[in-house]
Amino acid sequence: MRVRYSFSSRRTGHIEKIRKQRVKYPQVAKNIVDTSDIILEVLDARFLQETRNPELEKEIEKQNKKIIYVLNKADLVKPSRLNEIKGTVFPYAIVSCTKRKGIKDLRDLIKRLAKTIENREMRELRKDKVILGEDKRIKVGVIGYPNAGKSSLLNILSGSSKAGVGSEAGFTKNVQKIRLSEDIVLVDSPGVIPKEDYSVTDQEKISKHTLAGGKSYTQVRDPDLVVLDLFKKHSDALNNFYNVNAEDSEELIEEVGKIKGFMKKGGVVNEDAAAREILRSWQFGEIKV
Ligand SMILES: Nc1nc2c(ncn2[C@@H]2O[C@H](COP(=O)(O)OP(=O)(O)OP(=O)(O)O)[C@@H](O)[C@H]2O)c(=O)[nH]1
Ligand SMILES: [Mg+2]
Repeated sequence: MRVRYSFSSRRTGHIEKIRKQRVKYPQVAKNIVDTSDIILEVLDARFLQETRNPELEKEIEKQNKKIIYVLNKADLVKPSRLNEIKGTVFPYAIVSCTKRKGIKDLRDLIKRLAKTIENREMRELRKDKVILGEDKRIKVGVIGYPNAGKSSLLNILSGSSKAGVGSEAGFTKNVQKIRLSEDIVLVDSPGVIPKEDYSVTDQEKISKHTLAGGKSYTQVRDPDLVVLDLFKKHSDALNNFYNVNAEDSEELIEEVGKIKGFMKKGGVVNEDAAAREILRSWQFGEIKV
């Protein structure tokens, strides 16, 4: 039997999702840091700083764990911009999961770091070809912003498709382990928005995490306000993409509505639909910066 959700149960579902994002997932991510030897912080190369999690980075430093900054979605950023940003974090790997670029370098970097962690006892065991027990394997935890590409990265690194991938933020809900090699295991985790960025009322923060992919274009309440913030930063990229010459975000929404045929009765542009369409293209990585 098909279950029809009433508005109130949908609303409860939404609140439950927020509760998980705010309360449960940060704890899961902290646990990943606690139990991993190496942590891959997956960042969106378009928003390197915005998708970093300073709180978790501090924790990694405090616990003296190794970190690798993975600048993913490099296919969406011009090489000249990549050159500018990559010097801000270390050690880093530049990758594109969709184009399968930079993966070998990252795998090598992980293996190199793993060797520095391995203790003598483990080296002896390996020499004797003893299969390492579950607890002896080096654990590589993957943390990062929702939708940054953590699960995609895990699949590519491990050559499997065990980690579920979705275009909407909040796809991964559990911790998953995947084998990278005989003695290295990768651990996937749900995406986490840094605490200080989380708000359901502050438009600047809502824009920021919508543009960084942490909130879906389908769910954001005022898509036009997010497009306003996007236009402030990337008017050229937007105008180029739609082949228009808009001077402000309202004009852009109007133009896109006409191009895509999002019209209401009387030939008026459906601004909500047009603004969401812009955010969809942005979140799906169709617009290059
Ligand atoms: N253009 C581009 N898109 C990518 C890349 N890597 C992942 N994606 C896309 O980004 C979206 C999110 O990917 P996931 O791997 O599910 O991201 P995640 O970080 O695991 O997301 P959550 O589990 O929701 O936190 C999917 O639509 C992927 O296809 C990349 O290198 N380039
Ligand atoms: Mg995931």
